[in-house]
Amino acid sequence: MSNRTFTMIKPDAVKAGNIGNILQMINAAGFRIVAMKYTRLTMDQAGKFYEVHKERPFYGELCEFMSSGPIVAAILEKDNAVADFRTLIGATNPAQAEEGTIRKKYATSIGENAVHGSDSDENAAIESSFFFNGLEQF
Ligand code: FUP
Repeated sequence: MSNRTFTMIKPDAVKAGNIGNILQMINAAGFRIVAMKYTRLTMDQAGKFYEVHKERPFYGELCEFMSSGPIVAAILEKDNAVADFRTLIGATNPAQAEEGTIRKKYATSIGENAVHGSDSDENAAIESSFFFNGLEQF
């Protein structure tokens, strides 16, 4: 069971003014913030972050979108963090997301889906170190 996951509040949710609402839901679900930063990815950085999707048809659009504006990147801690955070955010496609999930409330499409959540302990560690060094984690 993992106790850390990585998240981003994506450019659509930042633009819509939903940083506060989403952080509120994350706190209410019992996650502790280990690290956090407000930043913007370049196209190259987005490409590297999403390299696993390089061959997928939506890769170009995904990288354009993820570099289109600022994001909030964070490391979160809680028992069973990866799985519990995936439950909190809901399905990738907001049309299929459960009521009460972050994506149901704030995502507008499968591409612009408000938040990222790591899908494994291994990826949580890789994604966390993409944004944060050891001195930035508390
Ligand atoms: P998730 O783990 O729920 O973020 O979903 P994936 O890892 O499958 O996809 C990563 C991102 O690629 C999604 F957040 C949005 C984008 N994507 C699309 O734009 N179209 C798709 O059909 C699938 C994913």
